[in-house]
Amino acid sequence: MNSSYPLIFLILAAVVVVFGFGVVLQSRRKKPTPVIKAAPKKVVAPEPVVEAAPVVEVVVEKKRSFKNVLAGAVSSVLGRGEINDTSWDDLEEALLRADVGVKVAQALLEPLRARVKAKEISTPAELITALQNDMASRLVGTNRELNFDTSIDGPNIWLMVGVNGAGKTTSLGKISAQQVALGRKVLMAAGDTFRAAAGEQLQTWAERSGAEIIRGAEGSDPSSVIFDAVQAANARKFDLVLADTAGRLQNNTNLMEELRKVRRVAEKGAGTVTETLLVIDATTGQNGLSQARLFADATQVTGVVLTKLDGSSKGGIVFAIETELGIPVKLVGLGETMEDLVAFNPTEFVEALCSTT
Ligand SMILES: Nc1nc2c(ncn2[C@@H]2O[C@H](COP(=O)(O)OP(=O)(O)OP(=O)(O)O)[C@@H](O)[C@H]2O)c(=O)[nH]1
Ligand SMILES: [Mg+2]
Repeated sequence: MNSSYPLIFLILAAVVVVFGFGVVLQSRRKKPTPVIKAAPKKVVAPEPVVEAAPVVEVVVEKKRSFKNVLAGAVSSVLGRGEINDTSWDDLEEALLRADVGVKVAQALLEPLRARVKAKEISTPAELITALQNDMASRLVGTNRELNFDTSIDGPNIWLMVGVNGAGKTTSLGKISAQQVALGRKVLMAAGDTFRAAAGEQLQTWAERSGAEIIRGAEGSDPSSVIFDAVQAANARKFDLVLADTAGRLQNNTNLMEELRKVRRVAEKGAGTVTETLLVIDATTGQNGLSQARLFADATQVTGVVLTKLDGSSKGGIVFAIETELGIPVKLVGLGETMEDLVAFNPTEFVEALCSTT
């Protein structure tokens, strides 16, 4: 019995050893494989992706395109601790330089002086805000829609009139592109028969914008070209006739008479003139006002297209045209390409005029 002790002891020891190995192996097996975590990557800011965002870009671009012609005066006024005589001089001079006109400049500043006197306005910042609001309120609320009458039988006729080189043909081309994009069938009438090149220029715009065109012989009667175009448009169910005319000086009575005739004859057939757009080059400033007066007398102008505002520091003419003549500025030209004609937005315009950035 005694001799079997060491044997049992040995067997037990062997069992313990084997069991121990087993446990160790098992526990090793269960140990999760260590996950080698990658060292956290240093976050590198991605290169800015220059994405084409045409709509936003264009709007910003346009905003900048109005010259901030009042910026100098606004900065000077804001730079002083109080409103004093120099503040008023600065503002008046800047408004006149921007071609707002004497009447409108006074009509803007007088009530503000009274409000400062009454202590309603006490700081330069309040004065600038009030001026900006007053300027905007003179322009907002006006109907600037291009008048397209769907209730008439024949085509709508829109006439472009204005002095030489104002931008009539270019604006007509741009308007055509916009109207075609709206789904309207557009026929151009090359009523500038004065120069052969005028017809060519319009033809290019017709092709570019997806419109058709009726041209007459050089030197032919512009009224008859436009009349023919209206007849053709009516027969072929076009929605809109866009009629170009030759540039003329407002004080040339014969040519102004010709324009009256164009308007009369245009309506002899089936169409109706629903817009007569006077195209004014903004860089001509106050001179545009006398143009507007005489053209309005001759042709019942219904709206102004103010071109070249991209390069003009005389955009203030908008106030003079609207306040003194009551003709709405409907579109503004901000460059020479097809997209550079936009609906006039008064709030944006006033903000840009006064912007100091
Ligand atoms: N910068 C700029 N140029 C413009 C704008 N509108 C027209 N122009 C340019 O002004 C010039 C005259 O434009 P036209 O459209 O030929 O002017 P028009 O009134 O038809 O001229 P006439 O037919 O000769 O009386 C062209 O070089 C146009 O590209 C504008 O909004 N901005
Ligand atoms: Mg022209």
